Amino acid sequence: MLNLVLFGPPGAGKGTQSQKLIDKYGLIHLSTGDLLRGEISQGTELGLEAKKLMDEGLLVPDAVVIGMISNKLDANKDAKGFIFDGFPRTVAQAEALDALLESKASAISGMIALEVDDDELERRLLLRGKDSGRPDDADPAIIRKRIKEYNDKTTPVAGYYKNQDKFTSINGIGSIDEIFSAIVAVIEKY
Ligand code: B4P
Repeated sequence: MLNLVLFGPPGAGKGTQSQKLIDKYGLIHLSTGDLLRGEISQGTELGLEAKKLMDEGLLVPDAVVIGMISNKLDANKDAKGFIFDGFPRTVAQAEALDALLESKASAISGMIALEVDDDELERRLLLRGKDSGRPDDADPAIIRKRIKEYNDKTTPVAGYYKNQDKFTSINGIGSIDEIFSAIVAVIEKY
């Protein structure tokens, strides 16, 4: 089973590369950002709570996203594997994911981190904000807050996978196809 964590700051290309990886490997895509936006568009109570935090560029509580991932793992018991996109974003989420997979006799194969500098992230997200309708992509101050949340709370997750010898970093600047080839080269070694 191939279970991949795609890691990187907001705008690094996780969602973009996930789509290409699904096509190539037939994995189930679990993006906590997409799952949360789904709750928002359905107007659920969870979605209403999450929206306040997401619009401010803040992380949603661990218990909420861990619960969503747990439900999706249970609903896809026959999957060939999963791409975790935007999850785990805290060490507590990483520990919970390991426990969930272990209870299914599975494990993370590896984490691939996309490295992109802050100026390029801001440029990409503002560009996407022009037509995505995402409030968190429209305002440079919110984008900078998201990057700060990433630096404060999410970067320690890389250390968690480094300690397990499951971490690889690649350059996230270049054409989408060039970056995809670099990711595939890492996956082929798993
Ligand atoms: P996400 O939906 O995960 O948002 P993201 O990090 O901005 O997306 P991504 O990084 O996938 O975008 P991509 O690079 O593909 O999270 C949104 C919010 O949800 C968070 O702020 C938080 O509030 C909440 N949340 C989600 N998960 C959570 C969790 N686990 N715990 C707590 N809270 C959570 O795309 C960016 C743009 O770059 C696109 O327009 C794309 O076309 C462009 N692009 C991609 N690759 C490029 C390249 N090589 N060159 C040029 N442009 C490129």
